[in-house]
Amino acid sequence: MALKRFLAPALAVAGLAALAAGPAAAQTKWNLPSAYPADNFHTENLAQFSKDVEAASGGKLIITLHPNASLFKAPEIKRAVATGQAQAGEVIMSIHENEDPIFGIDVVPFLATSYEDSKKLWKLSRPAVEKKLASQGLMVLYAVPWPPQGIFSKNPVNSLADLKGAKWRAYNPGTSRIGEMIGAQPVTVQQAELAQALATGVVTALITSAATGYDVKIWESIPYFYDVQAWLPKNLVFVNKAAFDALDKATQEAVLKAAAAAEERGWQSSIDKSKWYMEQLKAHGMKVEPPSPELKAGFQKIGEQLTADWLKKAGPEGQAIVEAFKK
Ligand code: PCA
Repeated sequence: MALKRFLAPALAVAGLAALAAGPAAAQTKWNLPSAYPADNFHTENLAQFSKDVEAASGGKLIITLHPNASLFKAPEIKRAVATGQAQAGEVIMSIHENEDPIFGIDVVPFLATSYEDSKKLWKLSRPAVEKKLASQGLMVLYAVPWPPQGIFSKNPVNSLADLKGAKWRAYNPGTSRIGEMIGAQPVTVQQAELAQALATGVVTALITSAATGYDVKIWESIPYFYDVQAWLPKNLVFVNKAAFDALDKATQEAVLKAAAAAEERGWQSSIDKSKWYMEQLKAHGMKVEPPSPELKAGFQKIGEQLTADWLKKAGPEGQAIVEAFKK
């Protein structure tokens, strides 16, 4: 009863507002949750994407960003979009590797370590990723890689043995597995909670990009960075397929065009900013070094094991992509 009394006038007001607004009643609003801070390059790229869509659709589609895991936590974003709680979203693809090995193709260690290779791998794997997402009612818009992954540590690391017993922060199943293989104690912490985990000593070593190091002011607790360049994980931006289908043709085209531009732009800004992020680590007093030959060799050995494991899990479809990639 109380609810009805509240709703009735609210609906009347909404109705009047719609009448007064005229054609704006045809405006669609999407929410887009993401998991990284507003000034991260992925998020800035998303903001530009949303502006482009608004302009190209003549204001018919407004996409509101919710960065920094403020609407949904990273592991929940994909499901939220699939179930229509949000209309679009961004997430690091490999967080869902346990659901399907294809989501982990870009974190197979040392498979694709340059931006060029990463792009080649994405072109080859995109159809399989699209197929999997389509089966969940989702449609891929674009993907952009993080800068190359290296090791941050509280203590100097000359070989993998120095990471034994470390409180190892993981962000996906692959990094968790690496923690186990090196005899560290893996703990999964998404970036939105990472600064606190570092400050409280819950984490003493991790593998990620200089970008994330910068985002969480990692120099406040971690002095060493080793530029291993193990892989370039990608963030994936996707949309609820029914929400996309509900748009008129012209607006759909505006979204797809803005997405293609966002992929190009994001890729380039990842390349450009990767150097800048690394310089920021140095400027804040960190020791930034290439890995020692021992560390590199140790990591490569782990990489071989993980590659073999992945190929086995991924089956013929994944194997065919990797074969095509290596050609
Ligand atoms: N930053 C994200 C994922 C990969 C990266 O470079 C993170 O550490 O959570």
